[in-house]
Amino acid sequence: MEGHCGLDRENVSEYNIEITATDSGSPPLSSKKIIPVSITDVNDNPPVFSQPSYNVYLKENGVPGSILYSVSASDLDFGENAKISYSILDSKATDASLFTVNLYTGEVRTKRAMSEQDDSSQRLLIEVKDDGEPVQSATVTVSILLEDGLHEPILDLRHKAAEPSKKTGRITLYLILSLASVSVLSLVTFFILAVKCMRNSRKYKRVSVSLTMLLSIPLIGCER
Ligand SMILES: [Ca+2]
Ligand SMILES: [Ca+2]
Repeated sequence: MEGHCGLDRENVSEYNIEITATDSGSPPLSSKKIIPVSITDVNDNPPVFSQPSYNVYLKENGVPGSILYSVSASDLDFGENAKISYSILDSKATDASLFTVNLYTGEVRTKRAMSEQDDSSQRLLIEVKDDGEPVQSATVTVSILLEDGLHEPILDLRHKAAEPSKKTGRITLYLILSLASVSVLSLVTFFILAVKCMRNSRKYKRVSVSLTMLLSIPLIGCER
């Protein structure tokens, strides 16, 4: 059966249809026949990778040709519609000369030894396609970090993201300490200036009193 709405081989792949034939005699006679029906598949599902993305850490001294990782995908369809194959999209790879993927198993292998010239972070885009008509496909990103003596240790790369927050914390602490120092310095300066002003004020009062006393002496004498 083909082209009937509501039929989905991925949900129900077989039906048993019971057909009854009845004559118009008296009494009516009938017989039944059960006809098994298989639903043929159409390619209505793309392959799906087991993960939305893959992160791989490549150890040092890796032997060229060794398996780095295996990506895997599945397809809900049947037969050719579910027969899948993998390939690397060279134009989307950091360095397409470094890696290869097995057409049928999804095993990612190194093609050659690493050198200092190779980037420590590599990215691959792997495509999986079924063999149906029309072809359905999907892609997944594989991020590869080279963990060898030629490059910065991978641990440092992982911690790099956390470094800015530590630096920000230190800068904040320095700013707080600077502000606190400026505040203390301002208070001390204010206190010293206040003490000086008070002393000057007392001296002025004493001089004023002395002058008043001196001016009052002759006047007292004149009165006499
Ligand atoms: Ca299907
Ligand atoms: Ca399919």
